Amino acid sequence: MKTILITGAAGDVGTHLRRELARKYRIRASDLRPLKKIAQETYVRADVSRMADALRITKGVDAVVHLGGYSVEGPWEGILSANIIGCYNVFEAARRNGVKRIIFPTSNHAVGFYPRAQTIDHRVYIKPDSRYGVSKVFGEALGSLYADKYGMQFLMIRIGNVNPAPIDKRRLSIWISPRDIAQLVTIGVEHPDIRFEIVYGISANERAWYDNSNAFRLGYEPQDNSETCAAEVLAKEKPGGDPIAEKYQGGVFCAAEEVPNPAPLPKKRAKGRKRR
Ligand code: 15L
Repeated sequence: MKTILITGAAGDVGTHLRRELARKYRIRASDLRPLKKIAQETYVRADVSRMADALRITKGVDAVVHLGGYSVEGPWEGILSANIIGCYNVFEAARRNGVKRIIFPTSNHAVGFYPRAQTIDHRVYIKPDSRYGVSKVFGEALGSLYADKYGMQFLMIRIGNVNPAPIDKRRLSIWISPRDIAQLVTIGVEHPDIRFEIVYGISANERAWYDNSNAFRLGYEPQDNSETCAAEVLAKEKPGGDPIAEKYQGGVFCAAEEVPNPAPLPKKRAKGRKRR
């Protein structure tokens, strides 16, 4: 059985993945926050903005699913430390430890400034809608460098929104169910021919803004479709809203300076403890 490291394992997506993948892989779950165990798994507390922690948690694993970091738009300081330095540390630590496979859940916000009227595929130019989106583009670029320069293998999943059910009109287009995201991560761990691939992390939604042919080429067969919930979701939708948010795929990220952060910022370092 392969061992996979999931960083940011205590968050929503991490928790869904741990539940879905528990029988398939030996899971090493890491997070800054305490974690409620839901299956046979090993918990390791780590702050990936510290290289020493990143080196410790990536040792001896077959693949890394790097979810850790700030998951919404927020202040630059937090994005820089958690998403940019954290991402660099995890990819670089994996390289130093000889781990070849990385699955990087990037985000729809790497391309959020494409209008909803346009269907985009994995080859479009980046159009981040936030500092958070820029940090995801950084991860995509770093993965591309590490694939070309060091022969590592990356599946970049531009996730829409992982939830048991779609929660609003925008999410009808970008929703992905827990079992479908687990299927994509499994492709990332197992597919023999991955070098550097970008796919969209969405279910088989009729209202999708993405041409996900690259995921289908790699064998993705989504089981769910947001349309089954559309009537219920649309009945609850309030009319109006910010015209910028309504126009673009990234929604409120295109207009807001901050979106409430479900994950706390890393705690202040104790005096005298140096970053390595
Ligand atoms: C994301 O990238 C976030 O991580 C998630 O919290 C949602 O906000 C999602 O995008 C979304 O666009 O709904």
